[in-house]
Amino acid sequence: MKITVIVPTYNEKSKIGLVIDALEKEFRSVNNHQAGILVVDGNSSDGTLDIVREKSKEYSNVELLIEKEKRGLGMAYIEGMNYAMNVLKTDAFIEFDGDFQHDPADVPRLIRELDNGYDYVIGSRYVPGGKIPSAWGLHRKILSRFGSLFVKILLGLKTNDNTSGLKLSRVKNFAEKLPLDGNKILSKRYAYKVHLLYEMAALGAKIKEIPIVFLEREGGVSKSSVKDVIDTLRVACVLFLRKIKRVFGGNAA
Ligand SMILES: Nc1nc2c(ncn2[C@@H]2O[C@H](COP(=O)(O)OP(=O)(O)OP(=O)(O)O)[C@@H](O)[C@H]2O)c(=O)[nH]1
Ligand SMILES: [Mg+2]
Repeated sequence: MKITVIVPTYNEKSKIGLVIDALEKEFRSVNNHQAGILVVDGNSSDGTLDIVREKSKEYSNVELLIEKEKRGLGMAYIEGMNYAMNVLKTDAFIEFDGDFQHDPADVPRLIRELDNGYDYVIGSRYVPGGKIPSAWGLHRKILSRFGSLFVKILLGLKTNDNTSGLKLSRVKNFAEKLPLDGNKILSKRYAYKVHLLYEMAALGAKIKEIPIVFLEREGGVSKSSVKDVIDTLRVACVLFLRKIKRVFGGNAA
């Protein structure tokens, strides 16, 4: 199968080269599939683009998509997912941060579950063996843990990490049916994750959570903010209302 690791970047010059090298090293153990990397950059100004261009000369399976401007994480992923499916004809894609907070060694583990028949594999911080950075402040730990729990309870999901950024999606019958369109997705920012997870579950995807250790950010600047927490709760509430409308026979929003 063709598998594309989609890596969004915005000013990640201290990390993106290392991320690409480390992913390429992991691909060597994934010899039953054809793996590649698609970097979706929000028009970085710090030299990230030069590094990715160099890497795409070094490795033939590295591609770069440049957005006109930074439009939010959700939009970067949507652009990457559509390109991976329609142009690269990928069979599965992986969402992977460009700041080295995801461990490249988890990529073969995600792919193994695809081989085991799962359609949506989530790198989970909230199953036994999973971890969030110990350096996170108490407020961030609480927001992340309870945010995930809130989403789970409100939307009746079975999964424990509902805001994880590391996941694999099978295209056929699943990702190809997602609302991957700026006008349909409920958030152009981080909360797109909750919308897509909900839709995947609604499509009947076989979902598996595997434990991951979310690493500490060691360079560059975080782009997530408290606005994203509020946005995540908003998206969960909109999805809940849609569900209620459906159950009571109204028109689905
Ligand atoms: N193209 C693009 N990439 C983005 C955008 N926002 C974030 N990214 C990238 O997406 C990845 C995840 O964003 P982060 O800011 O690290 O978010 P986070 O990991 O939840 O937050 P931290 O733990 O504070 O790092 C990083 O590689 C960012 O460079 C965006 O609007 N456009
Ligand atoms: Mg990060």
